[in-house]
Amino acid sequence: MTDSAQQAPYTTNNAGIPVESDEHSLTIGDTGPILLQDHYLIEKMAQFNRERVPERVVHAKGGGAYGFFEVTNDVSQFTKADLFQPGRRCEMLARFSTVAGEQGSPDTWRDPRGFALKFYTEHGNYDLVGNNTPVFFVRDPQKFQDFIRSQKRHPRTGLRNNDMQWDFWTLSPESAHMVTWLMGDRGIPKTWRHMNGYSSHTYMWVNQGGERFWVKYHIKTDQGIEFLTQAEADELAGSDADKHRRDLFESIESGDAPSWTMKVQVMPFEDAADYRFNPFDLTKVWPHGDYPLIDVGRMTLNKNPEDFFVHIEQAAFEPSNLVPGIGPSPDKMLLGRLFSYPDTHRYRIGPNYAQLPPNRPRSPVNSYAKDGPMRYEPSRTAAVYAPNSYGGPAADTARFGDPAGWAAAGEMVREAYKLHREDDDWGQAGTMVRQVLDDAARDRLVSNVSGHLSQGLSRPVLDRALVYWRNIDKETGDRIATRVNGG
Ligand code: HDE
Repeated sequence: MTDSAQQAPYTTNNAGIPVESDEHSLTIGDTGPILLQDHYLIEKMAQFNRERVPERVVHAKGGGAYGFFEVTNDVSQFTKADLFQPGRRCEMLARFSTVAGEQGSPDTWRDPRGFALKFYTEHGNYDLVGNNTPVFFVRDPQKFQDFIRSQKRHPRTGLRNNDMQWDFWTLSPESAHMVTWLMGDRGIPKTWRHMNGYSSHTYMWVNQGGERFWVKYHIKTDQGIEFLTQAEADELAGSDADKHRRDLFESIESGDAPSWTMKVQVMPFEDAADYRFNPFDLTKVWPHGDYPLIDVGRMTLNKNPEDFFVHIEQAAFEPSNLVPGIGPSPDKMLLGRLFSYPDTHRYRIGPNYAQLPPNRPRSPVNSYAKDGPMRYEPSRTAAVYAPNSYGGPAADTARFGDPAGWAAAGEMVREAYKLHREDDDWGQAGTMVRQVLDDAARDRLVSNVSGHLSQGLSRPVLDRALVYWRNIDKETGDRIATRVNGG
């Protein structure tokens, strides 16, 4: 028997060497100087100083769990993606988050929620990095960084600042649909288990015959949609800032595994050209009457990670992880994101982040990448360059060679999307207020917005905000104005 098997576990340093004390540093006499040869003390201090990786620049506060995805319907006529073929089941990881708050911020602040999924498929990792909203605030990646700065802290005061938020939103009318979502009931879910996820973007699916389709994903909670009122959320922000992280962990720990049903809207490739809304504009939904939901499968989260930092903090989701049978669409936001995520991971976690447990594919990796900081998996290829005569991997273009893409030609331009028949910035937001919300939900919307507008807005921004809401819906705008102006 080895020494370590016989004894109760004893503390070692990082090299596995038994340490002399957990409590006392090495000194000359009890008041003497601390000795440089106390390697263990030095290791502890140095390691501690390096314990943090930078928090995510957005979506810093979150939580997640492992689980599995199983296909429940036959969608093979739309995609050849292996994970969506009948009978398939794969392991997965999900991470939920708020957007603007920092690591320690309350889970119940009004904010969109991230809904990031990683499927460990036969053909590598498929990441669907969505939100709990089907739309977004802007439609061009050029505006994203500015938008986020308006939601984060003011550079002088270090405080969140409603004036910056409404200044940006009212100067960016394409935000109206998303802001209406955010200010309504779904702006604060009761828990992560009680919210839906959406791809938000349009993606491309390609079937075995090479036929292309446009798809939007809807991942519907099987627990039912539930939300918090502003008052409930404010109370929880003080009494249990980690409410949502705790809820997910405790539900799974007690054997109550939450699940979601994945559905898609499928648009034939040719419909995109003259659909009444530009189908690639991230500020628009496709009404279900036009493209009904089709079942795909179910995801269940049933396993808490054994270590939060290793599996959740180091989880690296990237919309560019698209597997054969799935591709991007001309949505400019999505195209921008394809660059941004692997870039942030290389900076935040390091260039070999793909080798870490949550990011490691469960299918073979035959990449020609090599070396770099913190690389610990040896190269599995027979040669370190391609082409080679020594049996190294070669791309299988016969099976995987067709890019999921579309035809594009023209001059280089900096232009807005071409408007389709019913495209405008206010229409879908107004429809939501008038046709989706009931009276009670509209009352809460008016109260949420007027509460938000009453906190620190300059007069010109406030005036613009009232015009913005009247553009969305005249009556709702008038009610908000009356409240804000003290009527
Ligand atoms: Fe993200 N986003 N984003 N985003 N996003 C990040 O990646 C970015 C957008 C979303 O749980 C970052 O690893 C750009 C839309 C989620 O780890 C960063 C643009 C949607 C998460 C980044 C967008 C999202 C992120 C920060 C505009 C919903 C958390 C840390 C072109 C459809 C994933 C990180 C997790 C995280 C960039 C817009 C969802 C910086 C440039 C739209 C759920 O790379």
